[in-house]
Amino acid sequence: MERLGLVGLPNSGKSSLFNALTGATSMVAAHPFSTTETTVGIAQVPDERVDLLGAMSHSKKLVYTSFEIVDIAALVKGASGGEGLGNAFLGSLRDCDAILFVLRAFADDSVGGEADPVAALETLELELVLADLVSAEGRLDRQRRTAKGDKSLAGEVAALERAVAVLGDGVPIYRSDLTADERAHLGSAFLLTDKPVLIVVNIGEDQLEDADALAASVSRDGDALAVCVQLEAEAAALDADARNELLEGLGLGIGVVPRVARAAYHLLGRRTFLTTGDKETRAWTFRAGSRAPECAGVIHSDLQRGFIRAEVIEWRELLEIGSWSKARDLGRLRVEGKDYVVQDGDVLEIRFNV
Ligand SMILES: Nc1nc2c(ncn2[C@@H]2O[C@H](COP(=O)(O)OP(=O)(O)O)[C@@H](O)[C@H]2O)c(=O)[nH]1
Ligand SMILES: [Mg+2]
Repeated sequence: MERLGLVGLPNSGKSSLFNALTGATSMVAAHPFSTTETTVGIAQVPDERVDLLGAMSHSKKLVYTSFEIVDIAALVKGASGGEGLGNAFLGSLRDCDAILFVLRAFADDSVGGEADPVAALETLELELVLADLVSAEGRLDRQRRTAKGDKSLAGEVAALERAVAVLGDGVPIYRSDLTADERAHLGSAFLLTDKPVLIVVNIGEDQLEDADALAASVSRDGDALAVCVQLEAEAAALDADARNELLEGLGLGIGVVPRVARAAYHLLGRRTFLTTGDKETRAWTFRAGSRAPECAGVIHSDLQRGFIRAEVIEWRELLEIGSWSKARDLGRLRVEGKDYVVQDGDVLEIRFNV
C-alpha cells in the first residue's frame, strides 16, 4: 500500500490532520514535541462512484481504496544535522512514497509556534535539502570511484552531479529542472526531495475567507490546499449525518478531507477501476498506464495468469443504463484484450481460465 508521510514543524496540526484523514481521535498530542513516535494509520479515499454503483447493484458491501498515512515526529531546525529526533525522523520519511507538508497559518496564543506558512515551508525544505545534499555527495563519491571500473555507472554519476549542484543551490529535487531520465538514475540514492509533494496549509476557522490566497502563497503549481484541520478532525469524529450538518453549516460542503485524500492518491500516480455486483462494489488501485491483465492481477493473481479478456464500461455510462446485465443485453460492454490500457473510472469484469 502507498505511504504518505506528514511533515511539519511542531504544533502545525500534523496529528490533527492524521486524525481527520484516518478518522481516529485519540492520538493528538496536546504539547509541543510530545509526538515522539511514528504513528501509522489507514486513510480511506472517499469515492462517490462506489456509493452510486453500490446503490445500483444493491451491493451488500462497499470497499474503497486507501493509503497509509504516517504521522512522523515533528521536524525542527537542525534535524538534517541529526539534532533531536532528526535522524529517526529522516529514516521514517525515507520509507514514504510521498510527502505531505503541513504548514500552520492559524493563530492561537495558547498553542506554541509560529503561524507563518511561507517561512515554515522554507525551514522544512531546507532541512530536507541539507539531508539530501549529504546523501547525494556521499553516493557521488562512492559511485565516481566505482565508475572507473564500470562504465555503465556514467549516467548515475552525471545525474548525481546535477543533483548535488541543484541541492547545493538550496533547491529540492521535486522543484528542480532535472529530467525524468536523470531522476530515474537517482533512485538508489533514496533522496527525500525526490518524492512527490503535496502541501496543506492549516487555517483557523476565522481564515476560511482567505483560504485560496493562503494556499496560493505557498503553491508553485497548484499543489497546495488550505484546510481548517481542527474543524475537519472534529467533523471526522462525528457520524455521517452530524458531520455533513456541521460542514454544510460552515459552507464547507463535503469537507476537505476527500480533496486531500484524492489529491494524495493522484500524486502517487494511482488510478481507480471498479467492480460491481450484489456481493460488493469495490474500488481497486492501479498504477496509471497499466494494462488489463495487470489490473486483473490486482484482484487476484489467478485472474492475471488466466486472463482471457475484460468486459469494460465507463462508470457513468453503466449508471445511466442501470445494471450490468442490461448493459450486456444492449451490447454496451466493450470487449478488451491484453493490450487494453485501463482508464480511471472503468468498471471491469475479467474473463479468465486457470
Ligand atoms: N486554534 C487552532 N488550533 C489548532 C488547529 N489545528 C491544530 N490545533 C491545535 O494545535 C495543537 C497542536 O496540534 P497537533 O495536531 O498535535 O500538531 P502537531 O504537533 O503538528 O502534530 C493542538 O492543541 C491542536 O488542537 C487549528 O486549526 N486552530
Ligand atoms: Mg503531532
